[in-house]
Amino acid sequence: MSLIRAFIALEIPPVLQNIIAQHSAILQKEAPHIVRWVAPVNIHLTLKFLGETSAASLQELVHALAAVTAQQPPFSISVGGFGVFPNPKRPRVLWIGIQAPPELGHLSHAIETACARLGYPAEEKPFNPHLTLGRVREDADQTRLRPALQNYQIGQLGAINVESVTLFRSDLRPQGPSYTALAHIPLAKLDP
Ligand code: 3AM
Repeated sequence: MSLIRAFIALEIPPVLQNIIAQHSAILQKEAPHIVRWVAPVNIHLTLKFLGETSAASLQELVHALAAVTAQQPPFSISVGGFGVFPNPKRPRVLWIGIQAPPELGHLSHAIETACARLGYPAEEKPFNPHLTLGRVREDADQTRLRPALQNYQIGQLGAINVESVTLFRSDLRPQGPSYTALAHIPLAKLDP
């Protein structure tokens, strides 16, 4: 049986992808080979990483997700700010921040619960929403990276109007991952 590497995420509007691409390009000049940069078209807000799963399980999951998202009216998230995980002394992940209303936490929790019911392993770390810009290479010379990052600032970039959740397929290739939307699962319709 062939397995599909999959995850659940919120998509970023193209206008925001373009703005993020400009920041990513500036940072890439500072640290080109130290970081594996996420292609701006691939930037998304991950809600749940599912790992390798069968097509049949994914179909079941889409049904379960539809029941969850039908309970959640659309909401808006602000995007802005720049930071690193786990800490500035030893950055591993470079990210753009988000400022979200409680609805995002509720949605994440409800998706996590639905996934757990279907047997997907629970997330060990608390939900910490962010947009990953790049991942520092294991063998990176951190002394070159730190000065480039410590003064870099990103202000408010715009908003994501969340109207659906996307199930993505991820294909890992030597030149970088390729993400394909398998299903768009709409949030509740607002009353007209
Ligand atoms: O967009 P971010 O970086 O938050 O880090 C991966 C990415 O999240 C994460 O799934 C998203 C799409 O690839 N991911 C990849 N492998 C993972 C794993 N084994 C993982 N998350 C948890 N466990």
